[in-house]
Amino acid sequence: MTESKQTAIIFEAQDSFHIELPSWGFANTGTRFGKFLQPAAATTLEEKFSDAGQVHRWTGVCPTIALHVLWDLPQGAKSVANVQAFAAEHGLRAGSINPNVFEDQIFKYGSLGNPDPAVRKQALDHILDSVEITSRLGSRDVSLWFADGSNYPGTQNIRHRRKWFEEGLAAVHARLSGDQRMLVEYKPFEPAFYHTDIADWGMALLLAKSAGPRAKVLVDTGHHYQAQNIEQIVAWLLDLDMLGGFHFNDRRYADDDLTLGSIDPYQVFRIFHEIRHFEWETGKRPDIAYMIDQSHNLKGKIEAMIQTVTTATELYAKAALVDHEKLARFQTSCALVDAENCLKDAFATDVRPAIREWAQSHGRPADPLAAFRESGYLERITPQRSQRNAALASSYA
Ligand code: RM4
Ligand code: MN
Ligand code: MN
Repeated sequence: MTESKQTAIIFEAQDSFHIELPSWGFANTGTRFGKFLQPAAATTLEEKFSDAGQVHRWTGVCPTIALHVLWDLPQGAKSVANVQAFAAEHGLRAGSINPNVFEDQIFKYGSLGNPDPAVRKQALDHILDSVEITSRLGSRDVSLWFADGSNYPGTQNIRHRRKWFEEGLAAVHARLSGDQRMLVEYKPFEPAFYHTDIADWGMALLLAKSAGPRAKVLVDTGHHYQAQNIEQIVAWLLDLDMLGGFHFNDRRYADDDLTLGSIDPYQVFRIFHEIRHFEWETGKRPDIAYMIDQSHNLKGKIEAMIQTVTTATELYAKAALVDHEKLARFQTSCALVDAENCLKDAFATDVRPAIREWAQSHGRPADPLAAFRESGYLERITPQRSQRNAALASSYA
């Protein structure tokens, strides 16, 4: 491939790639043993928007921010005006809306899967309120993750809980309007350690299918067992028109929420490759919400987000460079080494010079991290926030 053709492909890939930032990635979050508080962490919703606005300002590919209803819209629909004002001020739009049915004490034994019908109703009401918030904000996706499950064998009726989930999710679906979608996320374990009600992509797929056509599956890359072939799941969901979006992060052991690509960049590349190859083969452009679900406890939060976004764009550009025609031929003729090398060649290409050129052609800095550091933003916000953060002492027990 000539260098100018490569550059053209990378430019096209960058133009079509957006990734959503999580509001919770800018606040102090911790492990189950406690939090290490960062003096510059966001302590208010406005600060989350301001920090996310920085990431978008320097990278140009993060126009939306995912919101958690309980953490970001504590007064429900009444908080919508606030969100809109902050979004406008910081050059962002509200992205996916995440109901929270896992923190309240009443959800101790589950939400939509709780054996108590009154609790199920309360969970459903909260999700329906979240749909309303989604409408008022003009957002599209309601993103659903459930902590539901049990810790000990025999303590819950797994089949009943499945049915209740089916009923609850269908009721949510019935409330969607316009181009809204609901995304069903799965996770094998944690916080429940014996059984989780939506434990894998098959369960999420069946529940989404039975809820209705606007329901799709959300793949959180950290929510798989070791060695699971995530790109195969992605390929199947694409083929079935059931891939709604991603929560990107990397992991070494479980749901570690580490920086995307920090442990296994080739896996992220393979996921992007399945998507690009599907697009090339079918001529379709599936509607996939790329979102980040990370909270950095040790790295500086804004810097880590810029690093994540940079990594995502690089891996996406590499996947765009795969020679699909050649690959298809090699697959058909079972030319294994040649087929595999199509992927490896693309993965090994240094896409950074072309991405820098692309950024500059849009009036943005070639190096977003350096530009952020030079802006002095962190030095400006830290003194204002550090006292508030220090006051948020936290302990495990
Ligand atoms: C879960 C899951 C959800 C996220 C919560 C906070 O593990 O990844 O997407 O909203 O954590
Ligand atoms: Mn997630
Ligand atoms: Mn998670």
